[in-house]
This record gives sequence, structure tokens and C-alpha cells, in this order.
Amino acid sequence: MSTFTELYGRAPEGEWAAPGRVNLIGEHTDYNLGFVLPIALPQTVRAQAGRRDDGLLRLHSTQGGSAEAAVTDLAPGGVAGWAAYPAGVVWALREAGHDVGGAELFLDSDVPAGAGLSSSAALECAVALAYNDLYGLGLSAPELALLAQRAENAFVGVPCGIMDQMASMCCRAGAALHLDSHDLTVRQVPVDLAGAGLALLVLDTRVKHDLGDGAYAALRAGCERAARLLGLHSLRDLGFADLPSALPQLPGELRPLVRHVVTENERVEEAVAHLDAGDLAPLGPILTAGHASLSEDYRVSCPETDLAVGAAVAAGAHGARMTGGGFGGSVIALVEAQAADKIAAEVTTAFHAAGYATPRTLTAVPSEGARRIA
Ligand code: GAF
Repeated sequence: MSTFTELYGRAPEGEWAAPGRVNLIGEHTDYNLGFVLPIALPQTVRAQAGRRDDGLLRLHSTQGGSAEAAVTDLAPGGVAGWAAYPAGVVWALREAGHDVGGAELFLDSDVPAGAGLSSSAALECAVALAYNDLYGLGLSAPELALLAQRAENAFVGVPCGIMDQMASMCCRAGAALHLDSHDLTVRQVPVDLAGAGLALLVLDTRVKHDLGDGAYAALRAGCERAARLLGLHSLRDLGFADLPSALPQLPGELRPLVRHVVTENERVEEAVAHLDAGDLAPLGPILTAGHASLSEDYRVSCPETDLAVGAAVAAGAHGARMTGGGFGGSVIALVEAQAADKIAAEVTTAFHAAGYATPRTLTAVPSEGARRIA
């Protein structure tokens, strides 16, 4: 089946798109109520949708196949695989008291899955926006992002922060989203890569990124424990100047986590200052320092992401880092636009020499967040 009309025997009521993202800097800071700086990718999940009046939710994904459930039967753990994300959004809307019923959804995506580029949040946000319009809910983009996060936390069972859903819902073309995860205030920070003669390479290592394996949850729990031990509401309340007195109060295994979170919040603010000054190349060393912190302190890198960062910098990138949750996934590299192909080729050569699969290369252009497209 290749279209909504062929599958469901009628035309959709509309079509919505929500993008994946790369985060420029600010990793594992969102659930510590700190700062992040993602951009939306041009790649999106598209949802064609129409309401049903019998309470049935019918889902079809070009990549994943079909699933269906009665909306009144939706319960955490009750839907397996990819369909849990859209079903979770409908569940979260109903849990929040919104009187939404069934629908038919035809989903298609060009956001690479499992690459740390937030394909799950894009799926959730496309469905949330479709339901918002179909059922006339009038919810704002941050409200929809929170519902999508709730779907992922409580229905799918992944304890993610709010960055990916806010990025997918709220990013604007030509800008990075400076998000304060504490109160969800946002500022659009212009990023004119082309004007600076730069490009942002995305190197997907093809090492499967999966936040559901418990490591992400353990890191999050470690940060929350550190905050409690320090008598803080969250690690957001710890400044760089507090580190020397705070770290000795913590068990050894928590110190590197705290050091990463506090220094990473600083790196976000430094990066924003450079972007505001229209000075993009100095972002490079900030990215590379962020990667070192993720690799050595937070320990969410892996040999493939470390190699991609090292090879990109050795080939002339201004800077590079893993992006997203880690444990595989993608690396971003800030490069001179005219050197992009050469740098991508040198990373690929390094991967082959190490016996790794050929990385997939994309170029990230700061793109528009979730929107209705038809
Ligand atoms: C994943 C999560 F979904 C985000 O909330 C964020 O914590 C990120 O990992 C790490 O910065 O993408």
C-alpha cells in the first residue's frame, strides 16, 4: 500500500510533518533542567491523518507496517514496537483529559532511525500536531512537546528529557533553539552556516543507538541522586564556580557525571555567545570539548563515535562531537563547506581501516519545526 487513500479508501483530512534534530551542544543537560541548543533537520516524519468516529486508532508506517487498537484500550506496555510512539501520544492526550477519539494515520519518514537523530520524537510530534488540529484542541507547541514526552516516558517507558520533543515542535529554519529545560523558555538563535562558508556534517556511525537499554536511565538516576546529596532541586542549580566545593561531597562514581553536566551548561552559554556574535568557527573547539566530556566523564561515547570525532578533527574540521543520547548514533562536525566532502571521505577511510561499516553522511541545515503541510 503506497498511499493513505489506497489503504483507508478515502482522502486524509490533512498532512503534518515533524523533523528530527541534531543537538549542537548541551547533552544530558535537559533532564537536569539545564540548557540545550538543537537545530531541526530537513528530514521529517510525515503523518497523513483522518478522524474515525468509532474510537479505533489505525496506524500504518511505510517503514514499520500496520497496527490498530481501540483508543479506550490504550495502556502503557500494551502496544509494542514503533506503534507505541503514536499510540502513546493518543493515550497521553486522553490521560490529560482531552476528548480525542480514533483516527487513521499513514506515516512516512526520512529521519534515519536508531541514529540518534530523534526519529521517535519526530514521530510523536507529527502525531501530536495532527491530533491537535483534527480534534481542534488548540494546544501550544510546548504543550504538545510535553505530551509527546509523557507518551515516551510513561507509555513507551523511555525516561527521556524534553529536548527532542521541544526541538521537533519549536525549532525554526535558520536558527538553533536555545532552550532552558527548567521552564521551557526558548530563544531562536540565528545560525547562518552558509553565510560563514561553513557546513555541519552529520556522520551516522550506524552503531545502534537505543535509549531503552537502561544505561540512559541509570545516568539520569545518578544525576538526580547527586542533586539530592548536594541538597539541590536539580544539577541546574550548581554553577561552575561551585564545582570545587561540591565534587568532594559526592561519591566518586557521581563526580564525573556532575562535572559533565555543569561544564556542558557552560559550553551551551559560550556557544550561544559566539552565535550571537555571528562568529561560528569558534564553536568548533566547544564541540570537541563537549565530546571529550561525554566520552571521558559521562561515558556515553563508543569507539566508533570517538573515531569519527578524532578523524574529522584530524581531517580539518573546526570541531566535532557525538550528538544525542550516545551509545552509538551520530557525530556532528563543523567544517569549511568546501572541505566537507574531503572530511567525510577521510572519516570513511578511517572507519574502513578500523573494520567499521561505512558511516552514512548527511549535511544538517537548520530547518523548520513541526507544521501542517497539507
Ligand atoms: C536523548 C533524550 F531523548 C534527550 O532527552 C536528551 O537527554 C539526550 O538524549 C541527551 O542530551 O536524545
